[in-house]
Amino acid sequence: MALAAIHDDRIDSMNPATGEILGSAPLMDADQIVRIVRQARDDAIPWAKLSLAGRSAHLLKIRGAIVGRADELARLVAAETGKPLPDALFEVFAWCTLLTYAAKAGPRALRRRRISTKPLVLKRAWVTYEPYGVIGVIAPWNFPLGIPAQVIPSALAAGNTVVFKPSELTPLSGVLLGEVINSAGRRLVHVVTGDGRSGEALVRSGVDKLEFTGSPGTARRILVAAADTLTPVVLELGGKDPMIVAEGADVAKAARAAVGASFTNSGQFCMAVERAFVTPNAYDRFVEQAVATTKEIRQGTDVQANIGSMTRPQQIEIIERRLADAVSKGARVLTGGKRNAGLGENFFEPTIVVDVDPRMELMREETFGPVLSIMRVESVDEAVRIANDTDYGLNASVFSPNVAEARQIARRLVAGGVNINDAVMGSGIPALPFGGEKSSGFGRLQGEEGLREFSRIKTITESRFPRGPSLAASMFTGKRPKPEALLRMMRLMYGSGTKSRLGALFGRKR
Ligand code: TXE
Repeated sequence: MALAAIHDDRIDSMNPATGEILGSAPLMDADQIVRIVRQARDDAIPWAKLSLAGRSAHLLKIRGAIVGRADELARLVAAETGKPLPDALFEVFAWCTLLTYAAKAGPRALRRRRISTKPLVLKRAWVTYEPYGVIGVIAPWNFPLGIPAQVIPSALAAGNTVVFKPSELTPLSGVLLGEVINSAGRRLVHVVTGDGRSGEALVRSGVDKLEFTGSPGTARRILVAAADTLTPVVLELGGKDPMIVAEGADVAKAARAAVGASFTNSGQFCMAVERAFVTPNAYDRFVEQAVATTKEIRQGTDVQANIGSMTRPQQIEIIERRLADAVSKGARVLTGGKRNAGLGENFFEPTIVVDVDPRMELMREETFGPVLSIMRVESVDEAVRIANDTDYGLNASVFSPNVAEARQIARRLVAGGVNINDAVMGSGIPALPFGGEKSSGFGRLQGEEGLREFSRIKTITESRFPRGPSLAASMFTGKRPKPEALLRMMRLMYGSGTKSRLGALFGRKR
């Protein structure tokens, strides 16, 4: 089954579980996108003038509009992605949670901050957080609402308007999202639809900052385009997330968490656990439990299903290639490993693979499908070494009954976030910054860091005594300070030990 059909002037959106055409959205060109960005810039002027409290009140109105149309939003997401309705509703929930956080935390995180002016004590100083203007947001297809929820509430709270480009696989969800947000009474989000060409046009359109979630390959193209205008970019690019199961861990719990975090959204989840590293005493029970839990997973499109179809049909080709390569090198598929033909060609069965090796592509590249690879390791040290030996560094999880050991492992893992005795749930805490290391991207979404990510940081200094002397005038014009006096001042302020400081005060050379 092909994915959404791209025509000269429009994209037809398709339900990947059924093949049904759901509707179409325009394929926008660069001129249209530049015009839309100009409108967004005009819309940003009154919005930026509103107080932080005024913006918060409006964000809560947007939340009300979203709750009012939650069912409609979720049904469209479920249809465009092939995921079960409860999963689509979780995405609407994410909007509620993140809007609430931005409304509450925005005024605190973005108000001007008084800063100590030492050593220039004759000054007062502040840091202020000002809107950029227009933020471009380019999103993928795996969470058509959940991913922009990590970006748009913060960008709006910071006083910007947004031009949002949903994926060509889920354009209708993006259009509906923009409509619902703007129905709260202000036009704050413009939606541009199209494919990668429209995405590149948005990068080049003059937006003040750009946030992109997607693959490292597309991120590289975006950085090249952004280099022409020196447009700042925030990148969230997926992962190859490890789980480490230490001696004495609750193996059944760890295995169930690994299965849940690996297969949710059919594994099309940047924080999916793709690799589990299990110590010898836990290994056999972990594998047994993981296989048993996987066999309980219900696949389909009904509301009781745990997972639905793949959203992007090409993902299946990636999964099949990686599995074939791993099997040819000695890996064993314990369950799954093939399409679920009874449900349709875009359904792939949840799959457990063992006897894997860190050199296999399956263990190195993001699979973005329902495949959990389990590797037996001799020690936690070995697990940490292999876990860190990838290009990615988004998220990780550690299971150990020994909290001190678990925290120490967490410190050694190269990742933007680590979950101890659970998996993936850190991203559900809106006050926690979210982002990755290495090829998983840079910049942070959510939390105070996310709010400030979409703010221009400006500093203001002011003389405490407006009629007092200008430091710039007295230091750099007229009579220059004597080098000896400067050296003495340096010793007095920063010399080591009281003796040296007093010596400076009373004029001794050392
Ligand atoms: O993403 P792309 P794709 C990973 C996952 C998957 C792979 C490919 O491993 O297998 O990416 O998915 C827009 N300038 N993730 O190809 O290409 C495009 O229109 C500007 C990780 O679907 O990165 C869409 O809106 N924009 C992940 C968006 O980029 C361009 C989520 C994402 O597309 C563009 C999804 C260009 N030159 C996939 N080309 C995560 N981090 O969670 C395309 N786009």
